[in-house]
Parts: sequence; C-alpha cells; structure tokens
Amino acid sequence: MLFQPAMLLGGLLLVLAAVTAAQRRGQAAGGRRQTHRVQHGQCSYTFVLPEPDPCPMEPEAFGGSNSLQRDLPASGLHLGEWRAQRVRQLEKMLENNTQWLQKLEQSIQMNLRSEMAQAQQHVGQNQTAAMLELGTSLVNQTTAQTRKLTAMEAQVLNQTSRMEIQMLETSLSTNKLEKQLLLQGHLLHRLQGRNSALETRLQALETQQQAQMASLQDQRERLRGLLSHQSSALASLQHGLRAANSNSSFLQHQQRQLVEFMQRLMHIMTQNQDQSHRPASLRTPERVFQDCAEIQHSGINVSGVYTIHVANMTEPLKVFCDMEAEGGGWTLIQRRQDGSVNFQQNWKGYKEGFGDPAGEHWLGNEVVHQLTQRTAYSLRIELRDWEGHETSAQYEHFQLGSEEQMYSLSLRGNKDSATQKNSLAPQGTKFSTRDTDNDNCVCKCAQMMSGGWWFDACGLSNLNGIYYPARHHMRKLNGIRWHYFRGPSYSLRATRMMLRPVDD
Ligand SMILES: [Ca+2]
Repeated sequence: MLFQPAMLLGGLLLVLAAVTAAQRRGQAAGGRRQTHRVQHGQCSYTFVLPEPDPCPMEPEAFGGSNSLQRDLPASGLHLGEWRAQRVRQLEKMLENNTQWLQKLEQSIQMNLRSEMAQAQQHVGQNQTAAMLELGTSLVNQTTAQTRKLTAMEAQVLNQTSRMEIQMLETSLSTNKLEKQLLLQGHLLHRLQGRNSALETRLQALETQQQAQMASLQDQRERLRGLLSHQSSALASLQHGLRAANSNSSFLQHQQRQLVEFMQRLMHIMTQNQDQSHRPASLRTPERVFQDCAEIQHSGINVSGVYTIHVANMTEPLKVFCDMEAEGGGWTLIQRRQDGSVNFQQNWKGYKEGFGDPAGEHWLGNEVVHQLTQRTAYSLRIELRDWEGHETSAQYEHFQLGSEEQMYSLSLRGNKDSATQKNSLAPQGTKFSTRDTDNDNCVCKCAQMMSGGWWFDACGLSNLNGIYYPARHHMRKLNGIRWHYFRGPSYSLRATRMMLRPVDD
C-alpha cells in the first residue's frame, strides 16, 4: 500500500516534466493560460497554469543551430541588461513554478491525505475482515482445540479420579495392613513376654525336677533294697501257702471220704434194720438201683440223695430222688433254686454233670442218654416265679441222643399244665454249649443266652441261664426263661427237671 504515494509522486514528476514542456510550448503560443489534466487511476487532476510571455525573437546574427545563441538579446540591447532581464524572467518563472509546485504539493497532500485515509480505512476494513476471518478460523480452531482439550481434560480427570480412588484404596489397605502389623507386633511382644516367663518357669521346674530326680533315685535305691527283702519274704510266704493248700485239699478229700463212708454206713444200717425186722425167708440180697423209681419200688418213699448204678456207666452215681410229686419215683436231672452253682459250663461239664445233687446241679447228658436209651422215660419240669406262682410241664416220652448225635432231643406228648404249648424245644434239637455251637441260628445262642441247652434259634426256653436274684429278674434275655409261663425275658426263681420210666 505504501508504494502507491511513491508511484503518485513519480507520476507528478512526470506531469511536471510534461508541464515544463507544455510551458515551453505555451511560451511559443504566446501569453495565454492553459489547463492541464492528469489522469491517475480513477482520479483526474486538472491544473491551470499561466502562460509565460513569449520569448523575443532570436537575432539573425546569432542564428544557427545553437540554442544559447538564440537566447541572446537582440542586437539592440546590451548583453548585460538582457542577461539581467533573462535572469529576472527566469526568477519569476521559477517563482511561479515554485508557487505552482507548492499548490500542487498542497493539493496532492490533501488528496493524498484523503486517499491515504480511504486507503487506510480500506486497508483497515480488509485487515479487519482478514483479521475477523483469521479470528473466526482461530476461534473455530480454538473451539475445536478447546473441545479436544476438554475431552482430554475429562479423560485426564477420569484417570486422575481413578488413580485417586486407587490411591485411596491402597492407602486404606495400607492402613489396615499397618494396623494388623501393629497388632501382630503387640501380640509378638506379648508372646515374647510370655515365652520369657515360661522359660524362667521351665528353668525353675528343671532345677526342681533335677532335685526331685536325685531324691527319687535315692528312694529307688531304698525301694530296691526293700523289694529284694520283700521278694525273699514273698517266696517264703508262697512256699507256706503251697503247703497250706496241699493240707487243705488233703483235708477236703478226707472230709469227702468220711461223708461217703457215713452214707454207706447209713444205707447198710437201714438195710440191716429192714432185714432184721423181716423173717429170714423174705430177706432179699443187696440190690443195685438203676434210678429213683427202682429205689421207690424197693420201698423207700423218702426224698433225698441216693446212689444208683446206671448201665454202661462205670462209676456209681449220686442222684436226688423225689418220692412225692405225682406219685414220686422221680430222678432229678436239674435243679435251680439259689444261684449257688455256676451254670456257665462248657460241653464237657454238661456231658459229665456238675453241682451238688442235694442242691443245684446238672446230672449230666451222658447219664441221661444212658438212662433214656435203656427204657422209655417221661420228663417232668417244675417252675416257680418270684411272685410265688408255680407251674409244671410234662412230656410223656423223652429221650436224649448220644454224644455223636449232639444229645439231640426226642419229645412226645406235651402236657403243659397251663397252656399245653411246648416251650422246651422242637423235636430233634441238638444240645449247644458256649464252646460247641449246634443251634439253628447263624449266631451262637449259648454265648448270647448263656449256659447249655437245646437251643433252636434261639428257642423259647433256657432253664440253665444266669440266675438273677430278686428285683433283678425282669428284662433278662439270658436268665432262666420259660416262654409260656412268664414270657421271654422273665428270669425264674426255681426249676426242677426229673425223669421217671413211662411204665410207672
Ligand atoms: Ca449257631
């Protein structure tokens, strides 16, 4: 924009040159005023310039091609005056030109000012528009950047908040851990304290124990001495005891022999008495009885213990004979009345018999087998409970198998006085003891129910069970049972089993 006034000034100088040339032409035209128009862009400038006086004609003397010669004054004038006049003219022209130039300059300055103002305004408007465009684009860019920045700021804020939350969580967990560490430290401190206390106690106990050990060793030594003394005393005592035992067994043997001798003596005396009362022709020789029925037949009607000689048995046998019940002549094979005899016997015990015929006893399976195989026997069973009730059961035919047949039961003709039902055992039931299991159960009835009996599985009776005293006899499955008298778990007070030949 600044180059425009310079161009304008250049144009003006050209105009001035043109004006000077025109003045020269004007001078040639002679003393008139001329208008001059200068076009510059859209603007046109009109200048009114005074026409200079026409120059006097050049003297012919000075004619020729040289202009300086044409400026020379006429031959009528002095050269000095002409020069002075020419200088004055020139000065005047110069003065006029100067004034004209000043006016031109003023007008140009005026125009320039307005143009400059317009140009400045235009430039300012353009600049403002450009600046506005720039500003709008900058504002747009700025808003876009601002959006990006806000988005980024939001992201950064989010990240920061997350980081803060994580930091908070971390700090919380750190606080917790610190607390726990503190607690553990306290605990450790306490434990250390306790540990040290325990160590001191332990040391004290160790010293105490050492002292006790020393005293114990002393005592042990003393005890050893005492023990050796006592063992020698014990040996002497055992020796004395053995001697006393042998004396006692010897005395018992002598007592037994004495009792047997007395019984024999009594028997002989009664026989002698009978024979002494009878005439000599009626006297019978000494008889051997097979059972109590035979004794009864011999005229003895007093119940008691008698000696019998069972066939196939080498030794004579003592039995209890009941001469009262149902006509008498019963040979007892079992009695329970006070629990004085242990009925927890094995197979051999039940085979050979045990107990005392005058009290509780089991006559023995082998004797019963030998008796019942010789002739037909009937069996009578008598029962008494703790309330004073009595009952009996009778079997018309009773026989016991051999040991090979496990002393199996053979029964016929049940005469149970109360129910007519058989509580004893089914036909053919074998005898079982705790060491010989012949029952019909996968279990061992003799071990469960105790004693030895004809257990089926395990059956409705067991008169060889455990003897329970009064007030302890209820709910006893291993007691003395007879189902169809007092039920399956009532232990009876007294029982008797006895045999008598069927013929009687
Ligand atoms: Ca069994």
